[in-house]
Amino acid sequence: MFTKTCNFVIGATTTTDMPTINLPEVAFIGRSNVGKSSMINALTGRKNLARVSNTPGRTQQINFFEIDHKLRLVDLPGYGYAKASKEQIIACNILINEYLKNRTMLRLAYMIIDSRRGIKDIDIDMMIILNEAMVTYQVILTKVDKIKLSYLERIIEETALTIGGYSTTCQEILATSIKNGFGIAALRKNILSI
Ligand SMILES: Nc1nc2c(ncn2[C@@H]2O[C@H](COP(=O)(O)OP(=O)(O)OP(=O)(O)O)[C@@H](O)[C@H]2O)c(=O)[nH]1
Ligand SMILES: [Mg+2]
Repeated sequence: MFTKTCNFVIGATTTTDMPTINLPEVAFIGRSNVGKSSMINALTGRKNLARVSNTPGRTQQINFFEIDHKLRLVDLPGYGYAKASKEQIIACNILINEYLKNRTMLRLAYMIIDSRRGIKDIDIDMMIILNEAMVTYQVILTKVDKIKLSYLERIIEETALTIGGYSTTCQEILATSIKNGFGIAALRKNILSI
């Protein structure tokens, strides 16, 4: 499925811009620069489908991508970008909240965490928002090519403990790298199982 047609649908800055709710959606949510847009490119095997940047705060709108006319991958703006203005932060939070509350076809949100940094307070705030919006979510630790296996084991354990305090459902924590492809096939399988 991921090798079939894949197109960018729209970059939405308001709920009215968002596509009609007629396909299941899987959303990627997380702090700025954790690798959400890169993940969409890796999953679809495209280099520049979603815009990736070394500069945090690159994705400021909600970008919708459609795969094989069957599924949408949704790239949410990154939160917690230190240099963003107060107005930008408020606008971004409103947009994410509106998305999470209104998309009845949202099947799962992947909460992306940079494996080098682990879960931060702002991620916990987002988990609470996800819980309130009754959105099921699963954590992905990215950039595992940057850390040692022993550290990965530790961070998975710590992350599971933290999530346990906030999540009612217990989902497996995934680990990925777009640099060496680790975990990408497993993630595709995970998406298709939804
Ligand atoms: N080493 C390594 N770098 C990665 C990985 N995934 C993403 N990156 C790098 O992380 C940086 C940020 O990636 P993006 O995909 O733009 O991150 P984002 O979460 O979409 O960021 P915002 O749009 O600002 O929220 C880029 O320089 C990517 O090349 C990975 O698995 N390993
Ligand atoms: Mg992005």
